[in-house]
Amino acid sequence: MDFCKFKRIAIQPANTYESMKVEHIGIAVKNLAASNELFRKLFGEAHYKVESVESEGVSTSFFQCGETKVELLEATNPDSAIAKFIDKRGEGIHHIAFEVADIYAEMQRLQNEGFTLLNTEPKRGADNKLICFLHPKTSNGVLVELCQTIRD
Ligand code: CMX
Repeated sequence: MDFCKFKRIAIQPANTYESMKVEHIGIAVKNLAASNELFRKLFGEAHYKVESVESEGVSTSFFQCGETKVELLEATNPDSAIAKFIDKRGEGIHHIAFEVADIYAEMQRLQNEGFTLLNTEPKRGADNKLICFLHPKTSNGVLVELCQTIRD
């Protein structure tokens, strides 16, 4: 077997956009308390915070998972995006959030690239972040969240 081939591949520099990193994966759940217990068993560690975001109609919990996080989301009202998502598609992965250094600049860049932004200004989200979503129809069916930590 040509191990050198694998070595060559492994040492190639990654051709990625370096200022974005996966900050968290959002998972829509029906019952936050039950799912907190389920994911505690999965990760072997409990969630580190619970937070409600009234403007989004969600109650959330966060698990640290290596360098990234998992956010569980339960709807707090029937008009919430999470309630609609679960009605249509059931529980499961709802969005992927990428941390960016400058959310305003990224929103402009991505709009110029043809992505549809779901808000014109960043909103305040859970976990002390400014957030903006991209419509899944313009990102291969994946709801993408951009987020930037608020430094007060
Ligand atoms: N991932 C992928 N596709 C999704 C989706 C998701 N999370 N949510 C909805 N869709 C799809 C639907 O399946 C539907 O596809 P089809 O047309 O093929 O059936 C399409 O998008 C339209 O869906 P819809 O049910 O008609 O819903 P709306 O258009 O009313 O809203 C969306 C969809 C993405 C614009 C809306 O959910 C939104 O604005 N989301 C951003 C805000 C949000 O998700 N908040 C909750 C999380 C907050 C947090 O993390 O704190």
